[in-house]
Amino acid sequence: MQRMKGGHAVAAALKVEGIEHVFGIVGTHDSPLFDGVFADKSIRVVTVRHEQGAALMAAGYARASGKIAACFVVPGPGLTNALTGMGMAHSESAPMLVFGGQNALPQLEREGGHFHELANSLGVAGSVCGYATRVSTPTDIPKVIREAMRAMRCQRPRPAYIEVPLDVQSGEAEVALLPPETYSRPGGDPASIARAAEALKSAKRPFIFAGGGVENAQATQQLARLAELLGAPVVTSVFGRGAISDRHPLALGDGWGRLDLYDDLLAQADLALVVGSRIDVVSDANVGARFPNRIVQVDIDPLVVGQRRPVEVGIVGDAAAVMTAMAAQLGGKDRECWFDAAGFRRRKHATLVERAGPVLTLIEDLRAALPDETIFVDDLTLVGYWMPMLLDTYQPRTLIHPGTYGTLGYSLPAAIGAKLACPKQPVVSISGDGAFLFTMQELATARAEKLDLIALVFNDNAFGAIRKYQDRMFGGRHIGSELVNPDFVKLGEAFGAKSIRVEPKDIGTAVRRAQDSGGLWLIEIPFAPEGSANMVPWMP
Ligand SMILES: Cc1ncc(C[n+]2csc(CCOP(=O)(O)OP(=O)(O)O)c2C)c(N)n1
Ligand SMILES: [Mg+2]
Repeated sequence: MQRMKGGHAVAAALKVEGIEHVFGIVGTHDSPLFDGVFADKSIRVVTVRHEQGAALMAAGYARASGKIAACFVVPGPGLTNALTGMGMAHSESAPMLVFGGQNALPQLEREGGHFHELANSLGVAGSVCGYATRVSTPTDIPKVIREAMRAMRCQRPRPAYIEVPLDVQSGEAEVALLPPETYSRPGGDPASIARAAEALKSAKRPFIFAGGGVENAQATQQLARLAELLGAPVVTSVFGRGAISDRHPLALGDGWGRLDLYDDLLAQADLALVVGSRIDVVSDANVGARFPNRIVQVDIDPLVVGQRRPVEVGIVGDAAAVMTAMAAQLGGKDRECWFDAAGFRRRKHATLVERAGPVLTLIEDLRAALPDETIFVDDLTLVGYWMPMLLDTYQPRTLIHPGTYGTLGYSLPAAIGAKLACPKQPVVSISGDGAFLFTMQELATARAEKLDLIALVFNDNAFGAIRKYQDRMFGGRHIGSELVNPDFVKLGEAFGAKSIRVEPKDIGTAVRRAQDSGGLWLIEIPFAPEGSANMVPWMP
């Protein structure tokens, strides 16, 4: 026990939990939190330029590394600004520890005209969190942070919100720090695992559908091993793109995008093993709707198991632990794959050359120009939509596609978070002209943090996807979808980024140059392909 102010107790507990980064913006209502980390050199404070950026950075940080970052925000607008990023993280199962300032305890819930007042802030934050609470004394801070960590580390990872009123931040009380804890996730019910192993043995033509939960559970090796034992080809969701290397002979990539490519597989398969995926709208558009009747599903979230498809066996547990146990029960030697995966990949490539021509060339040039460990962070833009299908991915957590919450402006701040978490890996953000202006001010953050980062902006002077939607659904009556843009090169220069405009054919040379010289780069690419390359996967 020692006497501590609330702000210092937060800092001390974060240190125990191994938190290394705080994203946020100072104000009167979170200053004691910032003051708490002032003297602690193990925690780096990253000042962002809008709280949405803080939460999106924490999301990218978690997706790229599995590590948890904290955010400090003022109440009211600070929290509501952060909510969009927290909503993204919630939809993509990314953890983060958000600390919200708050008026002093006696001032709460009275609509007293207090500064930054927001009624029901816990309800507001709770809607995009797996854990949300308010502390009323510094004494409780270590315990509450521990609960939040357990919620994030032992269950499906989601943002956690801890509200610390001003009088608690600056008030002193006796605080006992908790010793570090090893967090563990449930290993799955042994009887269900045994039934699942029997089901898998009995299947003649199984395939595996792998989602982002595989990477979250650090289960990529277990996935590959199980696939080899079963002789099962592996299809991934857009969030599971790093779950298996595209160099693995059983990897079939991602099936989003209304291509008929996966029909053969789905027609022949007699069992799907779904791991770490809720088979959501994104994956469902093409693959999920035609799943075989026999499904074995493994997920850390009990609500996801059987949610969209009835399952023969459902297992709630950690993907790595469950797949290890399944593999042990299957034993024996690898089965021959029943499906011609190599032939499939050749057919898929030929189809994509036809369908995605200019986008495929561009993405292949990007891939060839940058090393395997490069982290690509997508936005909701044409090239971003295509990335999961067209970019060969070789390492876990190297393709970060925005969650189903679907905000524009995701990629730049999420890429900044990814770079801070993984400083040795090259990081590239992929934005459209529309998306970029949602969060472009975080270029200032990237500059202040002296990050090597490549921001690509694909410019068609439009909310292109929506303009196309208006073509399809409203007879070409374009309203609100044409944009008058700034000069992106001058914009980048104003932020101190090395800024160039290049034609799509020169993208490989441009990113290689940026990668070789280091620093912050903005590369604008005028890009508006016609025909089937202009396909948006969700378009009706
Ligand atoms: C916060 C938010 N507002 C609106 C939308 C709707 N929306 C989806 S895609 C899109 C167009 C994006 O334009 P741009 O970033 O230039 O990419 P493009 O479609 O032109 O490739 C819009 C407005 C959204 N996804 N998120
Ligand atoms: Mg655009």
